Amino acid sequence: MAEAVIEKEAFVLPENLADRGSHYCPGCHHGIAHRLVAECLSELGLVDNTICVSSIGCSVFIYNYILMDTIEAPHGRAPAVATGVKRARKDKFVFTYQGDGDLASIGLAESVHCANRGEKISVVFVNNTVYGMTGGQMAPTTMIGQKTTTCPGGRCEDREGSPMKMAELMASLGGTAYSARVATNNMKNIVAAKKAVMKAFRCQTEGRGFGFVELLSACPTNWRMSPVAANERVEKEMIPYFPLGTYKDFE
Ligand SMILES: Cc1ncc(C[n+]2csc(CCOP(=O)(O)OP(=O)(O)O)c2C)c(N)n1
Ligand code: SF4
Repeated sequence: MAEAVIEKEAFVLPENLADRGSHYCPGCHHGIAHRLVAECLSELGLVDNTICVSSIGCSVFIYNYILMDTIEAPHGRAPAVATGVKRARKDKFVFTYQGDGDLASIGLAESVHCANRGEKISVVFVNNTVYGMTGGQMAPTTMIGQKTTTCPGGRCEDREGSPMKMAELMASLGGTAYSARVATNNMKNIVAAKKAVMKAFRCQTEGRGFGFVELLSACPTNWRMSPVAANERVEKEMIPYFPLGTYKDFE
């Protein structure tokens, strides 16, 4: 007797994720982050009502993959532009998608003041401890001892200070309603990451205020590592220094 074949789809493309190949480096986590964002927008019914403000760096290409209206606000200015958009169009769901060079270095002032004012936007922050697109320079999040093109001997605390913990910093600001840190290096963490992105988004849809979610991510190219080794680095080096968790909550 022939055995019954049970077919199950392993991957269902969210309605708002473009069906095209990725240009990101093998093992880059931006693709995972994009998918989480697309799924959350879709599940919250926001597909036709969203304005994304994208940044500078590899992350800017989010507009190639998620089908939504996007404004490009390079060099860290995304939170300022998003402020204007949201104030003018309160009916729209507005979020920024930014890397660590963009959000924590070039645009630190915009990020901090936007949170402090309690703008009703959401921020998705991809922390891969380097400037990705421009060849791997040191970012404010680069870890002590990590070698980059601008600190070839490794980041030194005395010289460059310690890596900035943005989820904790954002949580300390009065206008922030939600701040959390998650990771995208394995399935368990990706499931938790989706819940946090969802909550950062609900923070806005429910009118609670500024929502922030930091995703610890890999940049295998600039770390000079294989994708597997890069995922292990997230687990063994990044998570102990950047603890996962919710730092401020509205519920
Ligand atoms: C004023 C200015 N400074 C710097 C740059 C170069 N630049 C383009 S992308 C980028 C780094 C972005 O890094 P990050 O935000 O970490 O994003 P990733 O590429 O890692 O996603 C920089 C410095 C620029 N174009 N203009
Ligand atoms: S350089 Fe890094 S952040 Fe940019 S696409 Fe490649 S792996 Fe991703």
